[in-house]
Amino acid sequence: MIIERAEVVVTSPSRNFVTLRLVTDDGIVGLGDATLNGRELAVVAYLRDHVVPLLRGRDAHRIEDTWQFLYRGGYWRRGPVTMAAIAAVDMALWDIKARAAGMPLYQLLGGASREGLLAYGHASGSDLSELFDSVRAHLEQGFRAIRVQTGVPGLNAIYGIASQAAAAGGGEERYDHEPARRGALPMQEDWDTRAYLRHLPGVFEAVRNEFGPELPLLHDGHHRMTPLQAAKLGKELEPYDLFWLEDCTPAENQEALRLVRRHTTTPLAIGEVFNTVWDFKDLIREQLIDYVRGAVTHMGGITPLKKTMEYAALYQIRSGFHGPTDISPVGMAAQMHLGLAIHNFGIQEYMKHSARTDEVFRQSFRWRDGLLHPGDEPGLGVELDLDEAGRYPYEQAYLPFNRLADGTVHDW
Ligand code: GCO
Ligand code: MG
Repeated sequence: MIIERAEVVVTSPSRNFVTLRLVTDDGIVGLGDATLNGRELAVVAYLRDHVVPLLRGRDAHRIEDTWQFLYRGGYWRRGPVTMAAIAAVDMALWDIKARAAGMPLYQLLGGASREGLLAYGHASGSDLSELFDSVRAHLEQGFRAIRVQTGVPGLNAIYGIASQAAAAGGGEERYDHEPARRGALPMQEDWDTRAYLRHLPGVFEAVRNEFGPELPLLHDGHHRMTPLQAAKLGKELEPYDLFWLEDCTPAENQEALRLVRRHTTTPLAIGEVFNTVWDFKDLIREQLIDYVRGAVTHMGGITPLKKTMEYAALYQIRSGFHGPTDISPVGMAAQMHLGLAIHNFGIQEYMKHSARTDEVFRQSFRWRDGLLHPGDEPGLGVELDLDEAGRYPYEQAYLPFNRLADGTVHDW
């Protein structure tokens, strides 16, 4: 089975998505997600100018060989642009192989290890009452695990706090401007770590008092703390029994996690910005994290993320794949198949895509009783409607950024 055509499709139904579409000589179409939020066109150029010419004429069945050829053959390894491009090829080839086999992809990855994937939703509010409404709205939508983000008194705009309507789960625009705003320059947010550290434990105490001890609660620190600050927060959150504290420090410095780990038993999740197993290697081997936050789209595809999870399994570390709306329905499907198959699945982040996105990408996943399932269509189970996609051209959009009170740029 030979790859005959390869094309890169850019569409922006409510935010930008980059999709690689491979067609084989016997007419099988495979899709891969290459979306890199805020830097989408760099991956488009990488694919169109450097990868597509290498794919035509290759045997579509040789997934591992093609991965190694693109990774090693490119010489310049790793990095989000390279790895998102390779990821798209890998996903599209797995899609093709599973379609050719007439099976949903998870069957080829070893078959289902569970009935469905526990998924967490994003609750947020500028104050406690908004936050409680948002948690309730998510529980009504069936979520059995909730990420809690909240405003901090004195700070105006903070990552992860949706508008009231969006947080309650209403409206077409929900989440789709999070965190990017289309057509605009980067939005400036403000930050004060000490104010945040003073405020957050009280928020979790209030949420536990309101919703009880059972509900799994998560929180995203979004790389903003020093190791010492993160250790202090982890310790202070221990009474509220978090499912995880995510990205507590900028984890490209893996050593930082040693200090955090020494001081707290709050579980740690890291890695949505990681690209290869090398970024996780020391964190896994030294058992400095509990959850791998990689996304199929940014980790170079299904093939390397599966290997990473097999390595993590040696240390009882589980998956918590990154699933915001900037992972396209194709990327989400790929990680649902992987999550269903691996033994050490932990939880899946799940932010619903907009109705317009769902018209461009027709999906067959199920969402029932708080569990996701990728469905039983052959392949990934996603069809890209090219006519619909063509109606929504690319729009420039940036992620926000943070400044401290004195004007210093800070991690957001
Ligand atoms: C999360 C993330 C996202 C990222 C976004 C960047 O935990 O879901 O932190 O919200 O900021 O995906 O593109
Ligand atoms: Mg995050």
